[in-house]
Amino acid sequence: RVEDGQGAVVAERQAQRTEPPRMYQVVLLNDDYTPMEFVVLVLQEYFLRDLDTATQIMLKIHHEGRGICGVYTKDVAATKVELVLAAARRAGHPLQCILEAA
Ligand code: NFA
Repeated sequence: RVEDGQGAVVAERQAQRTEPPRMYQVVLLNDDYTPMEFVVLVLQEYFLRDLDTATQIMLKIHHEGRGICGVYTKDVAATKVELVLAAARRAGHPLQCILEAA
């Protein structure tokens, strides 16, 4: 903080500014066994994608081996990874989901 010359205390813009949080991408990995329909449902349910976008992301993962589902703060990203892995295991699918610094 610093005086402005009339006695008022003003914030020092840079020093006082809150840094934006580090962001993390949630990535789904391709495998040979998880049904395409399950991946589309996961993208709709946990990453709030509409059917068309979910289908596009699923196909990208299928063809390229991996794909970004969304970018979030660390806690949100980690929770999504856990929820997706739990849903996949519950359904008996080997789908893998990881978190990466964006
Ligand atoms: N490759 C899977 C299949 O052919 C579909 C899939 C897509 C799995 C994206 C995982 C991620 N059934």
